[in-house]
Amino acid sequence: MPRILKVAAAQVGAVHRDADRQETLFRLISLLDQAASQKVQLVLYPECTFTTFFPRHLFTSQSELDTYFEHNDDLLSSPSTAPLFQKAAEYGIDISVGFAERTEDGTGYNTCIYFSASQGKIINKYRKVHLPGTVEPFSDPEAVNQLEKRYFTPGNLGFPAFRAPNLLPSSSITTKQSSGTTGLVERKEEQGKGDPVLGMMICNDRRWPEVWRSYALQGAELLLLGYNTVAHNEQLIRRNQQTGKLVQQSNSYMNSLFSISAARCGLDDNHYNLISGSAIINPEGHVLAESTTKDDELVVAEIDLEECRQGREKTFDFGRHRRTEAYARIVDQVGVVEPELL
Ligand code: CDT
Repeated sequence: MPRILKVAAAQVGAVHRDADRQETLFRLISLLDQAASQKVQLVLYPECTFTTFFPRHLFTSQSELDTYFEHNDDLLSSPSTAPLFQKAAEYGIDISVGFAERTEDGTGYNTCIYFSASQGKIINKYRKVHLPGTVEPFSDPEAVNQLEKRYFTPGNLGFPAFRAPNLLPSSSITTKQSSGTTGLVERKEEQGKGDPVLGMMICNDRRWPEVWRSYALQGAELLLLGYNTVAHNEQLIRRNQQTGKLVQQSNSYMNSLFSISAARCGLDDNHYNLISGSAIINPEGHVLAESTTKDDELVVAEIDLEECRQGREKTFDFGRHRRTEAYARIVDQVGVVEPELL
């Protein structure tokens, strides 16, 4: 039985440091309007969707820095974010949105959430684990900083896969009474028959195969990744875009799952370049759709989650082929330890 979903990446072009929050919000909603007109069911927005990519800057003013953060509980009520969720609920479109999160105790996380339109609420949250960059700014005042390690704490939620309800017409399955040794087999028969299993990651996380595999081991069928990737000139933009795509294609293939990436891109403040290259990739690692501009653009594809099963039942049937007894180094060791010199 096909399990077909229409999904989209909402790529967002330049957002300047002094951008008016309502204007940015209006652009995000316009992308949702386009999605609704194309009957899209799930839209992914980029990392730190609502503002410019502020970790590039060293802020001397705490009050200015605070304007880039949201409190999780306010997302669905604050005038600068809530209208996007209200529109999504009205259209019946699920959305995944990245934002800078400030918790009650003042901790900052680079976060994204999944809003289920049918539930009218946020049903999952992910906090970026792999924070790139530095705590201190570069001494060269012309250098572009990446101060994520200064403004954010590494995510503490792990990689929680989750099911998104009511996206597929008849995704409920009757759970069999599993018992004894037949339990595993019956469970396997049920795999790929329920509501879609999703996972989220943010930008630099995509370069770490551990992230993809952690989700794949939970049966994830579709991974969502929003990003802001800096590049300093046209040549680097092309190279970084190609690398980003290779990373997404190879990891989708090695984990037999679909992935969507959504870029914040363009020339922020007419000076800072961010790559585009938003893409939707299938479980064989092939590109189904990709952006063609460096601006606001909706990238749409219809995907059949059933296509994840081919890899999962053959080459990447983890249950039959993974050899965890050989992988201890991956979790026991952090840095590189080379063999002794001859
Ligand atoms: N935002 C973010 O995570 N950017 C990183 C920069 C890493 S430097 C190679 C990225 O992966 O694009």
